Amino acid sequence: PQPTYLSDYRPPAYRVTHTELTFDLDPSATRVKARLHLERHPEHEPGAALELDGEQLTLKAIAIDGQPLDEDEYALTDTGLRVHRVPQRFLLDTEVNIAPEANTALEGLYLSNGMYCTQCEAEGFRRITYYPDRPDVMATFSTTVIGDAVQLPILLSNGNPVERGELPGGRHFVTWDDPHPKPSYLFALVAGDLKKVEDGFTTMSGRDVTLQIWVEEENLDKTDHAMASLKRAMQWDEETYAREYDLDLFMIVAVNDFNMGAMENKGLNIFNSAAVLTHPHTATDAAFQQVEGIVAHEYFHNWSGNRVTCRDWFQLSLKEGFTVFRDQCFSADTNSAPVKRIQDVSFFRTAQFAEDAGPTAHPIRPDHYIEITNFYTLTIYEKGAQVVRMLSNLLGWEAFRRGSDLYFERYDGQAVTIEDFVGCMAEVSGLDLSQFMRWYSQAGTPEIDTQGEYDYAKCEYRLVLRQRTPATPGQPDKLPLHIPLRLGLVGTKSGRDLPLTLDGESLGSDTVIHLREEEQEFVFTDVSEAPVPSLLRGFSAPVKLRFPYGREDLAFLLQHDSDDFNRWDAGQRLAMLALEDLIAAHRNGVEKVMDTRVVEAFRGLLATETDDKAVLAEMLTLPTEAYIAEQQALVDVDAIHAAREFVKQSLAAALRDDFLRLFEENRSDAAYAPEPEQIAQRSLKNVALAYLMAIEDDQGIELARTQFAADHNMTDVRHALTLLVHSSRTDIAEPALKAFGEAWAHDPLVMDQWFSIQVTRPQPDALERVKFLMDHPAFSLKNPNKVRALIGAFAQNRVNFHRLDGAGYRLLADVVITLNQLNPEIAARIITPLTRWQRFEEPRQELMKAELERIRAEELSPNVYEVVEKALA
Ligand code: B3K
Ligand code: ZN
Repeated sequence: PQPTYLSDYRPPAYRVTHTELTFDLDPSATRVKARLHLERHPEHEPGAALELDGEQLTLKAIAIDGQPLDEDEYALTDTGLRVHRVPQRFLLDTEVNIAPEANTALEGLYLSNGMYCTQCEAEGFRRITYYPDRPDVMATFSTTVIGDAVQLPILLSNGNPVERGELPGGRHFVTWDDPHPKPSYLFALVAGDLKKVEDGFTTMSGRDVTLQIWVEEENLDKTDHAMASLKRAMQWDEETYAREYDLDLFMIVAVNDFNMGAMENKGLNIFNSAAVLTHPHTATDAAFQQVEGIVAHEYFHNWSGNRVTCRDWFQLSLKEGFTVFRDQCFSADTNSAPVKRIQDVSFFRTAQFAEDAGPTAHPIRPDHYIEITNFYTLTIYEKGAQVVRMLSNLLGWEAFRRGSDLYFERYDGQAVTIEDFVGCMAEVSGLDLSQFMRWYSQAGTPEIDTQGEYDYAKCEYRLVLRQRTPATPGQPDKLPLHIPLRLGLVGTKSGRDLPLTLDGESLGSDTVIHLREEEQEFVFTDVSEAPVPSLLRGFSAPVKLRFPYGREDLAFLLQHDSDDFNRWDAGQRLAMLALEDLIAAHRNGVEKVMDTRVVEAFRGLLATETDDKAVLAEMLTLPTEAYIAEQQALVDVDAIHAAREFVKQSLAAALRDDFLRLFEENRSDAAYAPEPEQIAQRSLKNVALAYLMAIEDDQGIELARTQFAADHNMTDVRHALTLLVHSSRTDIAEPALKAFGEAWAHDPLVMDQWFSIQVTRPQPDALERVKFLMDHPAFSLKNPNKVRALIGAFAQNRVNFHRLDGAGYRLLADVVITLNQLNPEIAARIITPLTRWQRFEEPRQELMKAELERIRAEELSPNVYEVVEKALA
């Protein structure tokens, strides 16, 4: 497979002004007729050939302006069709056959549970018809869907339904018109026996929009939350960005087989059922919040993505980074803002940092790719969002909003670049963002080494910062970045933020300094008492910041920092120091001793009155094993697990009564609602329960058992079940697991959770369970949710996936080899843990590498090929 380069971009020779499609649906032979209204792009010379993309299509007919083409007038290849000579403006008619039932890759048109649906981003439309399948070709669409009237009573596509009718042979049709020009990747079609829930929204200019969520009948009771989230998102986008919806109808469809979370097709969003369906008894609080976020994300794309789209796929972060930033802000406004930030950042620092430090590291705007599907990554999405967040902080909200207004107004209906977006921000603010642009082209996580010194005599605090970005594949040398660092100085006597004066200018008590050089010094004057610096508040830039904090400093910040995020981070840093000692002790075979300062810091947290229980729950949660691993030079899986368990048990033993009190105080019989106060209370109670269960005494076990049996809501049930299953008390866990599995055998989304709970247990039988469950009737390698729930979850089971006999790696490689044929997109994703082999100690390195080599020996899809080659480079 050959790479595509950003530098090779050329505008298309022909553009499509209007697209007419007719689908005659059949599982093995769907007929697709396309009539494209084409015209030559003014910049291209007369006589340029017409190049269309097309894969896995059987061409049945082709004509230009009604005139069928002779075979020598066009050429077919594996990847497309070329017509040698075409007029300046013309109509192209084609007819192809495709086989949705054979489509296991879930790109293009496929069948899911008897329902037809599509996934076209990024390059799936070329599996539906011959087309210039690139985002800078935007056309209006008119789509007629024909299907069996009994089996497929519902026929949907983008835009508004304009005509419907009966046809001979028990078939019927619906024609849809989408007046907004769109690229092919936003095309969608759904046909099936679906039921809808309907609601409405009146936009700020007074237009009534019909909102529909289409599901299989048994899921009609699981749509309330998605609908409420959609309405909140529509309202929020009007209030926050003045963005209004632009069609009379907005539809969401839930499908069971879906590669990603959801897809923002114009007017017809298609969702993985896991990203839309909720019910108090089937979905946890986290799932409710995720659904809210994804519904909002896809809706926000209507402007940031659909009305203004990407010129080419290198610009993917233009729509994804901006839209993730928008959905993060929405969720922060709707829930606890600090907790949203804490959760986003802790995920980011674990998973995106790992990506940025591994063999697949790439800039937010890559300059080449083999398979674009591999670039729907944490870097493009999450780091892209961090960079937009930095822009919003650099400009301030008011100017950022003006920049965003300008962007939407100037580029409405166009396919543009990241420069166009940042250019609007520079234009409205007058800021020079040229150095800032390096964030988009340079991969890797910048590391900042910080030194601070207080001069008692001069009342000065001197901060010296040094930035360095480590080399990444293909980018050995890095340039300094423009890094906004939000900070405060917390007085050690007063426990308060001190007023900040820099170069004679007074800056309040919380400010942003700009690091642009490799090394820079900042001297704060009139600092009346010795401070502890609170650095990188709110995680103001996606960097690793080191400062030689002592444990007392961290305990102090944990208590006094005015920034909730940094309070939490101080606790994490404090726990990390203790964990590092314990990891060393474990490795050296020395007896482990718990750091009493951590115990006292936790005791302090438990004793303080708090008004945000969700934040407290986060503060009481230890860094995950994956996060701890990220902090190690070479990962020692077993030492990390042992150290973390030891801390958990030590805290549980020392603070047992406090945890018990916390648990009791936050128990509630109130009817379940996915509301911030209730969610906060449940998380705090469940954190307490986890500590109580850590020592596995009778009381802890009894509490977990009772909570499971009470069956009040999925959050509590799942948490209790997980604690039991992950304990050594298999005698109690097994019956609970069995009962749960039988009770929910009919619900695929609950069965996914049932799979995950079992295969993440630290006990040594986890791998055997995976193998056993792969034969379970509810499991299928063809369903991406199942693959994630069983195989993906197992690969997160640190101690068992990394078994020293290599059986965990072997199992994953076997699955990758099978999926490489069935679903290359999922195969290339699920392989990720193996690509990180260089991070581990021997013999694990060798074992992981051997499995990658075994995969490489197969005949590979471009997706898996690209990842494996990078991993072994
Ligand atoms: N834009 C889609 C991504 C789908 C790509 C699948 N290969 C989801 C989202 O970001 O909203
Ligand atoms: Zn998106």
